[in-house]
Amino acid sequence: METIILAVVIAVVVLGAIGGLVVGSRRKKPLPPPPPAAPDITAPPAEPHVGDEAETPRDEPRRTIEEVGLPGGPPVAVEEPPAAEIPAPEVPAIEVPEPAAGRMVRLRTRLSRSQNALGKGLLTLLSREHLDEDTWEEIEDTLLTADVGVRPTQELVDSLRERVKVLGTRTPAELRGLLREELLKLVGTDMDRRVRTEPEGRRPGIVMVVGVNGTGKTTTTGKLARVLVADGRTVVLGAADTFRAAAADQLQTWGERVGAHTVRGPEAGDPASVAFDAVKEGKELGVDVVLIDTAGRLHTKTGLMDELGKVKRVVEKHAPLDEVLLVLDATTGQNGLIQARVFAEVVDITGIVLTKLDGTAKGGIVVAVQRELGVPVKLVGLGEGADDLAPFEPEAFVDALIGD
Ligand SMILES: Nc1nc2c(ncn2[C@@H]2O[C@H](COP(=O)(O)OP(=O)(O)OP(=O)(O)O)[C@@H](O)[C@H]2O)c(=O)[nH]1
Ligand SMILES: [Mg+2]
Repeated sequence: METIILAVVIAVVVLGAIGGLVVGSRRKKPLPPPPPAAPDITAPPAEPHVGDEAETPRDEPRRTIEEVGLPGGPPVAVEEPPAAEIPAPEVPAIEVPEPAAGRMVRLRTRLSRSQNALGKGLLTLLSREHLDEDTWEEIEDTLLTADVGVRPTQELVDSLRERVKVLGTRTPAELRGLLREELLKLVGTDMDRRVRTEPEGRRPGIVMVVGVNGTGKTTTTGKLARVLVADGRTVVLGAADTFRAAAADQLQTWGERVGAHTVRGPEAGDPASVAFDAVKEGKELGVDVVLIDTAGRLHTKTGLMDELGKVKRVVEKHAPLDEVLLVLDATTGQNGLIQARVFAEVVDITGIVLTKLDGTAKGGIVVAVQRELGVPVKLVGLGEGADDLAPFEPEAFVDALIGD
């Protein structure tokens, strides 16, 4: 009897030890990433927060079958397909992006909505036989509707009235010429619109991209990397949007397409430290430019705006930022101006990127936002394609608005 009890005890101990080993070995697996930090609960629920989805949902990265742990046991061997059916491993091909020069001209048709509303509207009004008070008011309304802004609209109308009076009789060609000159005056031809990426005496150039949720920051960062690579520069990307892994994945995918390395941190990690590390790696790798993508944040959330200020300060332990690009969605109109003001206070905006100009009739926002900040529009987004980001050229822009 005693031997039976002894045998049972031994069996229990041995089984326990094996169980412990199994559990122990499972514990060695890396822990899943921590849940994202709790969002600001003081905020009204309707407002987006850092990391909220942009209006267009993006794909979550898919886990492969090997990565998915099966409950209650070691991974079961997946039956391999016969050798002949195994597709060749995907080696991401490095793309050769298009050079940026002349893109504004090439993409001019994308501005057709603004052209119809603004350019054609103004030319039609101006070619009326009698330019009476009502017509001038309609011209004013057309400019205001296209988001040119009150002051610039007034300036343009005053100047046009004067010049049309002097002109006397008007041919369509003369009117187009006048309008072109006046619009160009508003848009401004003497600002330096180059994206500053080549600081004197040091490398890499450092560019940070900021803005509210869903304006197109990550897309713009990716497209800008392509522009730089097309110009023969080397680039490191910093995924300082740490709120969701998907945000870093999105940026990394852009980088991989042109062979640019992406520095990323743990999900919900400190964005300032990722940005710092990105510049550090950029220095170590000896690249020309480091582009830092940040999380979308509402300008009304002081905590999040402070965080952005911190990202800037921490990066500047390396060197001053060469360029802080504010990405504004052109379709949001006047609200963009309020955002611009707040962001400028926190991080000294040096350039504006107006995205989604292809989807709006309100091209006049270019004028209004430059006035608001005293900072030039340097790039415009004219579509969702990889090379649909154009250096902003005032002449090409105005020509696109008023047509040939
Ligand atoms: N039509 C058009 N769509 C654009 C343009 N730029 C960006 N988009 C689209 O806008 C959506 C949001 O772009 P993202 O780059 O993810 O925006 P984001 O600012 O990084 O978003 P968050 O990081 O969530 O704040 C995507 O569907 C883009 O394809 C543009 O110039 N034209
Ligand atoms: Mg983003």
